[in-house]
Amino acid sequence: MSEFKLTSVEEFEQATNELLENGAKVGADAWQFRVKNQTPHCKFGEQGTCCRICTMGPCRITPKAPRGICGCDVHGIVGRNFLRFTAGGSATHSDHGREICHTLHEADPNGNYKVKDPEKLIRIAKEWGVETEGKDIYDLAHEMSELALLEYGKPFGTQRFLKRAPQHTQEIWEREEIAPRAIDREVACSLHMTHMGCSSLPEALVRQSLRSGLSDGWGGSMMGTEFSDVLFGTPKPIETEANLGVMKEDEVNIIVHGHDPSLSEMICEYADDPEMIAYAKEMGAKGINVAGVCCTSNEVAMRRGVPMAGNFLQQENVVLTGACEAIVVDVQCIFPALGPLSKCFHTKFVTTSPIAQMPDAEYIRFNAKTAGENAKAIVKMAIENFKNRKPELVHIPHMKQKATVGYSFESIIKTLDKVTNSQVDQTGTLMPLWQCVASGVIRGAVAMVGCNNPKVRPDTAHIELMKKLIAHDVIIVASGCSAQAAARAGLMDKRAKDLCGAGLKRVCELADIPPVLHMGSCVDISRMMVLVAELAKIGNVNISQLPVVGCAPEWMSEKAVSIGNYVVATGIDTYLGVEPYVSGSTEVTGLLTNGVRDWVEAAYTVEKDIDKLGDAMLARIEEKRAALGV
Ligand code: MSK
Repeated sequence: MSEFKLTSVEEFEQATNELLENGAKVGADAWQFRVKNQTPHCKFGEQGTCCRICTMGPCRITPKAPRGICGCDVHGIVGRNFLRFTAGGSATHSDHGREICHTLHEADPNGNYKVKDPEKLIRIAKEWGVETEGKDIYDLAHEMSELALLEYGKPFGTQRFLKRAPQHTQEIWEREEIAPRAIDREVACSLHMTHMGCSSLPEALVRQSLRSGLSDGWGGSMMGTEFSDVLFGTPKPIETEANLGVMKEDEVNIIVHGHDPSLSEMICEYADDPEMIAYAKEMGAKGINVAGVCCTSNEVAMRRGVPMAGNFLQQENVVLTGACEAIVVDVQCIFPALGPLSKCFHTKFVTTSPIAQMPDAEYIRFNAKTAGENAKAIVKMAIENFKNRKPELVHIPHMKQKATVGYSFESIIKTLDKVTNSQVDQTGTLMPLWQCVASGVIRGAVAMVGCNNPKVRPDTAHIELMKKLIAHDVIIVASGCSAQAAARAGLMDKRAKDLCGAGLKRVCELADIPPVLHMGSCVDISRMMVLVAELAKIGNVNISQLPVVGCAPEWMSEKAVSIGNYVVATGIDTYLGVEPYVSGSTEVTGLLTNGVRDWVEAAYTVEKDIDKLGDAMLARIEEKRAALGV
């Protein structure tokens, strides 16, 4: 086996620079250039102090003009903007979850989508009090999908999945009136509250931000995760590779990008079809290579071992290799820049969802009923495009790392059973993990999530923080683009155990795991919620007492704010490396970084200095341990 070495951020940058040079040959634009044109950013926007929710304005708050035309002060304006930002993210995740529920409704033993994890479906049905005895699994799937869809608009009650939380957490949500009702209601209510002439009280706006976030994390995102597992299989540890070197010079490269696995699963099916492979060979290629970008990549990597080409700020790089026959996208985090960029090369930019339509794209409308033929048409289009490649423009940086991915909640439990030295017979639980934490072998855990953002040197914060934390015996669970940063650097290679402190290294050896566990895509942060809920129950403590924190060091999207809000509202302190647009209001900032702790036992910390951010997380973990007396 070759010697193990992490790939450095400098090496990432070297590869990117070479690709930008490749792009320069054909006049390609890239985010690196657009950032320069957009800098410096608008101060009113950055501080959240511009109000444009009615046409009397836009009103911008300055010392000379401390109120908008309606009389709203800066705290109301910043609070309303923050709530709208959250609602955007919550709506997006939850609508993704809804699509999955609709796909579940299409499940058919002879159709495009099957029930791949019937046990999980039955488990959720029992949890929801649905009779399962003697029922055909597809009838049950359809019944469950209808019940799940009702969660989006039911007139009364709160979300079904809230019951998964420890009693104490549920009581907090009830007491603070932040237990989410119907998923769509929380988004609609947020837009209503922020309409002209409604709420301008920061406390009310921040409270609804938490509630709207919770309707995502314990509602829409959880629907997405759970029913994706039912349809496509619950992830188990699987080997894959990560970084641009996974693209192949002699094969048809199809890149899947976005979030919804319904499309990418079908593309993978047809890329493996012998008929399609034979066609690719006929067209002069050695085969078909599917690789992923962003969370669609996480979905197919976790379930099929499909390699991960890159994360958010790598999406243009895959086209700049000149070796991408098609970049096929579904929804979210897709640069509209991919259209014009693809035209500089031979790449087909294929949009597939009415939710994400863009100029300069080939639009092949994808839906569950016609999924097979849509996917086949896309794969065929990519194959036929292979001949249009310009060899002089092909440049694939030969850089990739091995990664073990697929750590769903279920597979973490199975994996950790290997570590147990418990005298208590509690196999199939998180007892081994709790024992490792309580004994101090593992000091704590950090949930590393979120995007890239040009405001942070790409991937540096993710990678440097992870290195620092594992060296201090803190295990990492990662999702989204953070997980991909780890994989590309090599932190999901099991040999990365040598970078850990002695305790975590021992656990990695016993359980045969890497120190950074890939838990999936952005919606799969719901897996992390289930994990902390079960850990708190097994340790007989409150979630807020666990030596666990959340961190999004390079976040950029509305979804990330929604996530942050549900993580905090679940009782987990959350650390951000990029400022949300709230610095214009001392009251909103004060609530988010301190005041909400009185409501939900956790709050935000914002720190742009990555080293200090890491120190702050470690200090908080040790503080929690001391309070627990462990
Ligand atoms: S893809 S939301 S850039 S993590 Fe989920 Fe990555 Fe952030 Fe999109």
